[in-house]
Amino acid sequence: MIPNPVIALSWLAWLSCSLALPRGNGTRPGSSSAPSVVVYPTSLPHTRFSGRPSTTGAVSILPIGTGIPSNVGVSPTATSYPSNGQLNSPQPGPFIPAGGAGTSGQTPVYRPQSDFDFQSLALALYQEYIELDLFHDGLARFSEADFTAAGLNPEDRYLIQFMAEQEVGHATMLTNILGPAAPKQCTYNYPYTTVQEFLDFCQKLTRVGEAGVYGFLSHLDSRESASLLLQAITTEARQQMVFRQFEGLFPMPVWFEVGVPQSWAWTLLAPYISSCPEDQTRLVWQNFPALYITNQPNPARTNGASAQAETLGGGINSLKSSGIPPDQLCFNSDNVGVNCQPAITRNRSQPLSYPGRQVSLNWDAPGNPIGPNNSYVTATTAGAPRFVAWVSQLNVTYSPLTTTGEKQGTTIQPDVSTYEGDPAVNGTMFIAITDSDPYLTPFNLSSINQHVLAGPAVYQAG
Ligand SMILES: *[C@@H]1O[C@H](CO)[C@@H](O)[C@H](O)[C@H]1NC(C)=O
Ligand SMILES: *[C@@H]1O[C@H](CO)[C@@H](O)[C@H](O)[C@H]1NC(C)=O
Ligand SMILES: *[C@@H]1O[C@H](CO)[C@@H](O)[C@H](O)[C@H]1NC(C)=O
Ligand SMILES: *[C@@H]1O[C@H](CO)[C@@H](O)[C@H](O)[C@H]1NC(C)=O
Ligand SMILES: *[C@@H]1O[C@H](CO)[C@@H](O)[C@H](O)[C@H]1NC(C)=O
Ligand SMILES: CC(=O)N[C@H]1CO[C@H](CO)[C@@H](O)[C@@H]1O
Repeated sequence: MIPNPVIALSWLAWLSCSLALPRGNGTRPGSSSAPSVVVYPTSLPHTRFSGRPSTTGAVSILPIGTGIPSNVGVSPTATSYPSNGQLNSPQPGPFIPAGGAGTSGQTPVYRPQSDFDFQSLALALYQEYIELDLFHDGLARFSEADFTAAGLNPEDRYLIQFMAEQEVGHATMLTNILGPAAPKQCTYNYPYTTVQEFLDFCQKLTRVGEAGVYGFLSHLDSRESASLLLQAITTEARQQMVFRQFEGLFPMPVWFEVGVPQSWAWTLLAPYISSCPEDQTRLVWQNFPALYITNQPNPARTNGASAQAETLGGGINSLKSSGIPPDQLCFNSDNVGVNCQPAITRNRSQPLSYPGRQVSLNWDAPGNPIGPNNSYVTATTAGAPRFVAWVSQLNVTYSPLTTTGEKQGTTIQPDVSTYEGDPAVNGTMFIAITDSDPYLTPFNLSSINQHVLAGPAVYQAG
């Protein structure tokens, strides 16, 4: 029998396709296309939501427990491995050490394995979708001449466009993992009106996305999902650094990138989400009252630490560039150590912030509607305001809060190093108002939440 050429051809196409792609992904017989991506609307309004929500509050299920105990102690087996450089167990095969998780031949399953997994991955998807819209919006809102005036050329703009395309991939990957209940693209509102402000907003929002994932990644039950998400978030980390470079900041002034709890990321992200589609999957995470940094350091200034009331709102506390006299804009200087035009790296001889700097803060009371359709409500379980938590690198440090009025106060930037030679407080990091100063390390940071009265805010320490 003569083979049907059409079938033969399509089978060949199928074969080459299945060799070129990871097995089982998008290998439809007869199709040489890659796995399809999420469908998302491209022209969305960027206005605030003005309607009434059809539901209110974070998702919950009864009965709700009384909280997770802290300090239940070290698990008895956690200190038994000798860590002596020897092989201490029989090897399962040549060149293979005993141990590891998911290393016994099980088939990887890329799906959430708990509510913790679903809620964390869904939060990450909300973040990917806002970035997708944000990068497109900046390119659409400002003209080529605006970007040129900010020191960015067509190749730089293409990099921003490519970053938006990366978000399509990240959203697709997370949607595939989550399944049909995955959250969808929402509509958003942004505070920026200049290219400088757009770049700073992107720089801070990508920090929130990156740090928000680092906070939960190694707590996921699904290590398979963690593995893919890690590969997305390392891309996001590069985006964050590129925006620092576009802004003329030192690209990476820290030795370690910080992680924060899910509710911190959700608190910072939610104000910019206007509305989400009907039947959107809702989140369990807390929205804390907003924290405003009155003298947030402004990277657009020659003396960034001198800024007063130059932010576009609480939470992210991104910079306001309008109103700064031209002779005080670092962009207008050619002097090394002052010039902050886009570059691979820039020295800043006058640091944006420093140990001993007095930081002025004010914050909102709980009970404000916030987030998609104004359908979430800010809340706190903390007592009286007593400390400011500085969360940066591997450290959580507290400085005493001096209250100066109703929901306002000052504190002094602490002088701590993560390791010798690495001042802990630098880069784009996080602060929050707390009622106490529990000792916390990166893996148990989320137990700070019950003590958070307001915040977090993104602090531009360097
Ligand atoms: C957090 O972990 C550290 C150990 O890294 C421990 O000393 C501390 O007590 C823990 N804090 C809480 C509140 O569990
Ligand atoms: C949010 O608003 C959108 C657009 O008006 C609507 O379709 C959706 O059902 C609303 N969702 C909630 C939770 O109110
Ligand atoms: C940049 O800053 C570092 C650290 O302060 C300094 O050692 C170096 O000389 C500076 N480089 C220039 C070109 O200013
Ligand atoms: C932050 O890092 C930059 C770059 O290394 C450095 O110039 C600056 O002095 C640092 N700030 C603090 C407070 O250590
Ligand atoms: C973090 O800061 C504290 C000082 O409060 C210090 O003792 C600790 O060693 C620092 N580094 C790490 C990795 O925790
Ligand atoms: C891990 C992953 O992304 N798997 C996906 C591969 O592609 C198919 C078809 O598009 C999806 O159903 C899988 O979830």
